[in-house]
Amino acid sequence: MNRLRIAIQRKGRLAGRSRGLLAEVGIAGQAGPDELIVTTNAGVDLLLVRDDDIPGLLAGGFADAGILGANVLAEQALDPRFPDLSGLSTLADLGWGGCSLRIAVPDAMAWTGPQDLAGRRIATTYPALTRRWLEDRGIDADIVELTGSVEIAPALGRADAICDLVSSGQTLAANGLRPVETVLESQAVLVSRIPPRASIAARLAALTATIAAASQAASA
Ligand code: PRT
Ligand code: ZN
Repeated sequence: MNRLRIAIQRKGRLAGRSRGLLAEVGIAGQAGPDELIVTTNAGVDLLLVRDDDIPGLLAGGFADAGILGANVLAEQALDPRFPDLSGLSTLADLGWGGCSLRIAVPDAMAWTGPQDLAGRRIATTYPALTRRWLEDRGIDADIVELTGSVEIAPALGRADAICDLVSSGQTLAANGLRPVETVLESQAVLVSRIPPRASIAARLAALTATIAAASQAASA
């Protein structure tokens, strides 16, 4: 199997740009709307998946490279529920998909520092990164793990604060929340398993250089 397999997000914030970047470096192909593998004429197959599944596909050797948010990789690397990701390596920062994982509190809540979270409940879809940030500061707080729309939790009384991705900040503002601390800065990254399969190693190295150059040029 000498075709190179690159996993990208099927739908969502990184999907269009990932597909566009690869097309720019000559990796493109036709696929029906429901097809999850795009066979390209560059010797590459694109795997259209959920971003959360990309680290596991790489770790298991089912994909050779992937484009995803550094935040997803960082979270899964800390969470024992996911496969061991120690064999994965970031080949390139792509310079787009930027966002920050931030602690936010209700506008009405006073903020003097991280210790204000002691004994509070924090809603998040990033429990492992949130827990580590709290532990690093010696703060004992409860994590309320949700799968989305965490900004609603304080208004419902489900949590006192949240830890969520922020880009423009509009969602926080619209829900009466304000960011107070940054847990992680993130952007889209190109990731692979180290070492790559011998039969594709040289092609992957060349492709990485091309992708990194095209991506940085486009986001400059
Ligand atoms: O279906 P799949 O699992 O593949 O997609 P997903 O729903 O998990 O991810 P998606 O498409 O929402 O995001 C994919 C990646 O985009 C993330 O992992 C980040 O690396 C990156 N990214 C960049 C963001 C944002 N910016 C972002 N703003 N991901 C999510 N958001 C959300 C955030 O969670 C919050 O709800 O947008 C809202 C805040 O946006 P602002 O602009 O109001 O601050
Ligand atoms: Zn996801």
